[in-house]
Amino acid sequence: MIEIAAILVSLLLIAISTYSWIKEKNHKNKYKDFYSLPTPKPVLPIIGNGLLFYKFNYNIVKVSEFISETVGNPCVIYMPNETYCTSCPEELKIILNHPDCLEKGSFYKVLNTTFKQTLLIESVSKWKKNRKLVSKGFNQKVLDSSVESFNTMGPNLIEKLKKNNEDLVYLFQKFTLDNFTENFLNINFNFLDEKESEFVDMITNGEKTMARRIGNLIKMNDFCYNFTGDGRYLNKIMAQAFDFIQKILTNKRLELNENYFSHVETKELRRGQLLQLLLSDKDTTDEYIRKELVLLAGAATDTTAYSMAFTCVLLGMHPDIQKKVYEEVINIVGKDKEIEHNILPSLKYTEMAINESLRLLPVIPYTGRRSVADIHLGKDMHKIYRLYFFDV
Ligand code: HEM
Ligand SMILES: *[C@@H]1O[C@H](CO)[C@@H](O)[C@H](O)[C@H]1NC(C)=O
Ligand SMILES: *[C@@H]1O[C@H](CO)[C@@H](O)[C@H](O)[C@H]1NC(C)=O
Ligand SMILES: *[C@@H]1O[C@H](CO)[C@@H](O)[C@H](O)[C@H]1NC(C)=O
Ligand SMILES: *[C@@H]1O[C@H](CO)[C@@H](O)[C@H](O)[C@H]1NC(C)=O
Ligand SMILES: CC(=O)N[C@H]1CO[C@H](CO)[C@@H](O)[C@@H]1O
Repeated sequence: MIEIAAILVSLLLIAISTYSWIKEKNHKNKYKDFYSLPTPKPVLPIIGNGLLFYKFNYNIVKVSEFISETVGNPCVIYMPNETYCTSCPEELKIILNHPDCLEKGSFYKVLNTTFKQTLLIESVSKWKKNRKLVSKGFNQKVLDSSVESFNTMGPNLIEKLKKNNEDLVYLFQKFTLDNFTENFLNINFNFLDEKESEFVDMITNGEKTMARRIGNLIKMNDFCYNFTGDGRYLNKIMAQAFDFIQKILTNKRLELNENYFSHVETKELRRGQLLQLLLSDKDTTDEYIRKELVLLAGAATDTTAYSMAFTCVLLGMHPDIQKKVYEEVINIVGKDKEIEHNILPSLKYTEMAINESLRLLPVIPYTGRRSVADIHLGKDMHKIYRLYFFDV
């Protein structure tokens, strides 16, 4: 009896593996072009190219430098599922604008413990709704009126720059955080005048810790992560950040009564009313707002601070360009004059210099998407690449 059962089980197993082998073969045939792309070796079961990440100590910049030098571009990497990697501008234009490619890549999962529910990783259907709400806080009027605040905050920053005794990035981080809280929350913290800012350190350390998760199979697992030093540390600083934001929320709620909420006219939204806007929406909870604000504080301030620092460094390396930027600003704005928002479009050369700096030293050099259908890349329609998606 046992023998018969064993034979039956073996036959079943053989049938299943033949079936999945055929299925896989059909899949590989259909996406021949995809599977013939170069790929880093070795590709191991379960962990894919995981060893590569291990070899470079989970430094994604080093990994991608190595891949583009030794494997090629485009290529397929396994992290652990097959992932199409490209930096070809025409292909990126298709991918990033494609309606079937709005979901974030699977490696964004590492952001899920900290940024669950936020715009960065929310599922497309909820993202559309929340994005619409948050975008109201960024209408042209709001953006235009922020320029006034630069004129009041700018001179303070310039005084600090003249002293030349502080780390440039740290200075800019404090400045952009001031800009953020002033423009979105209507609160003036004046981080810039503090020597050390706990909140800035929290953002920096949080980002560094999260970056170390990518490619690390143990740390990518939420359950295991909680047992690692990094995981516990991240939980601790996120709790601090939420505390910080929750205090602001509670105060704002007390400050604004129900009556006031109905007076937040979204069309006439002014600078500093993003928080009111979120609080007055019936569908939002404190938990959601807290998360979205921590994301915004991180997404808005560090990116801008590093971009400003990189631009300054590049201008310093190219004094001829620096001179032209300076001359344009003096010619169009005037010496010691305040900048008005309607003058910004005339600063063409300055804008070109900023654009070039963003191109040369992008602060976010990677982005990942998961396709929910086949995506055709390029004019050659025989080339069908399926990104991430693995479902025959
Ligand atoms: C030079 C400055 C900046 C750069 C280079 C930058 C870059 C990026 C990139 C590449 C993404 C897409 C991330 C992804 O899909 O993987 C992103 C998303 C985002 N950024 Fe920025 N950003 C900058 C400034 C800002 C500022 C000032 C704010 C807020 C005021 C902001 C808020 C956001 C938000 C909320 C998202 C998620 C948006 C969504 O998916 O709906 N960023 N940013
Ligand atoms: C990776 O592939 C496996 C097996 O094909 C599948 O079960 C899993 O859902 C995929 N994971 C992601 C994140 O797409
Ligand atoms: C994040 O977690 C939520 C629930 O905890 C899940 O529904 C969602 O699919 C996850 N997102 C990603 C990108 O893994
Ligand atoms: C990890 O720990 C945090 C904070 O203690 C907790 O909120 C979270 O639910 C834990 N995650 C898992 C997967 O156990
Ligand atoms: C800078 O880049 C943006 C975005 O690509 C573009 O719309 C703008 O025209 C560029 N500015 C100049 C002066 O080239
Ligand atoms: C330098 C900087 O961070 N500027 C931002 C200040 O806030 C406005 C929005 O209110 C943004 O548009 C600026 O980019």
